[in-house]
Order: sequence, then structure tokens, then C-alpha cells
Amino acid sequence: MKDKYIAAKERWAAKRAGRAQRVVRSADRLPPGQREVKNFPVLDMGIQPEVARADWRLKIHGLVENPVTLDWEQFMALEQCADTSDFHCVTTWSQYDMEWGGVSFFTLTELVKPKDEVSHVFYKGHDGYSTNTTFDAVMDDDTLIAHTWNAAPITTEHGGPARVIIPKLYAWKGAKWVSEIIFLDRDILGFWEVRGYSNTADPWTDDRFS
Ligand SMILES: Nc1nc2c(c(=O)[nH]1)N[C@H]1C(S)=C(S)[C@@H](COP(=O)(O)O)O[C@H]1N2
Ligand SMILES: [Mo]
Repeated sequence: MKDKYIAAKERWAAKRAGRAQRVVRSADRLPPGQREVKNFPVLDMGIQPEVARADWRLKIHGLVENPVTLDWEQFMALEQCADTSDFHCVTTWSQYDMEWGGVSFFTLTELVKPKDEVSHVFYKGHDGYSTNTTFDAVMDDDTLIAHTWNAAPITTEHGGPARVIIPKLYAWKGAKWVSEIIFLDRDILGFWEVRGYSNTADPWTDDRFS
């Protein structure tokens, strides 16, 4: 864990210094089976919860030294970051160069301090949605809890006030209207993962269904 943490910190330092390189997984920017779109489709379970910033809370807990429940003011007081990434939805659309602003996962882990045994992360949304990833997947330098998209607050339909963005995985791994982030020493499958979607969700290997 210590080594992983140091490696993540180094990636962050490089990013802040403007030295981070975008990871190129393929000569073709478009993953297999995807098509580029210029619009931003909306995908949900038929519920778009309206969460007022005054009522918004993000609970971060599980195997951590310092569990927290952040309100909006506390969340916005954390170090803010920006990242531009491509967005790949399993329903075959991709949009390039989405500009996200928010709080990086790295900053959140500095706050809650995950324990050595943490291997996975589970996410919940206010609409009852859930999803899961490995801990490694979110310790990358391009993952964040975003509150702005292309310089404007994220709209309700796209998961505002805040949503998870994990650019290297299919978009269902990023919980909109995120309400809880739980650090675990085992994997627990989320909403789509128990319904036959791939657990690993790597767009570059066409890893859609399990
Ligand atoms: N809370 C929540 N998060 C969610 C979903 C959802 O239904 N509820 N859908 C997922 C899916 S399948 C995708 S493709 C993306 C879509 O994000 P968008 O609606 O902003 O395009 O959000 C993901 N996160
Ligand atoms: Mo999706």
C-alpha cells in the first residue's frame, strides 16, 4: 500500500507540474466498437434525484483511518483539480475531451487514509445505483469526483451536484449523484455488474459483458 501511495503521489506531482502524459492505449483513439458523438446522451434508471447543495452529503467510509461525511462547503474547500479526458459509454458512444473539474480521488484518500488491506471501492448514488472498482483503478491521476463539466456545474441529468469520473473504464463505473464511497478489502458487485456487465469494464479490450 505504501508503494502504491507513493506512486500515486508522484503521478499527482507530475500532473500538477504539467508533466503528465496522457496514456495511449491504442494508435486509434476510439476504442473497439465505439463511435464518436458530439452530444452528451443521458443514461439512468428512470430516476434523476434533485439534490440541493444545502442537503448534499458525501459519506466516505469503510476500511479507512478517518471516515468523513462531507457537506458541500467542506467538499468545495478541498484542493480542486481539472482534468480533460475521453468518455466511453458501453452503449457504444464516446465523447472526446470532456473537461471535468472537482476533487481528485488522490485528495480524498489523503483525507480519509485507506488502510493497508484496501483492494476495492464501492460507490452508491442517490437514485439507488451502485458500482464497484479496484482501488488501483481510482488511484490513477485522471479520476475525480466532478462538480463541473466543460466549465459549468454538472446538470441534474448528468449526475450533479457531483459524480464520479473514471475515464479509463466504461462510464457505468462512474456513479452519478454520488452519495457514498466505501473502501473495502474485497470486491462487491454493483447494480450492472450483478446484471451481466463486465466487472473490469476496460473499453480498450471491448470488455463489456461478463
Ligand atoms: N447514480 C447513477 N450513476 C450512473 C448511472 C445511473 O443510472 N445512476 N448510469 C451509468 C451509466 S450506464 C452511464 S453510461 C453513465 C452515463 O452518464 P451520463 O448520463 O452523464 O451520460 O452514468 C453511469 N452512472
Ligand atoms: Mo452506460
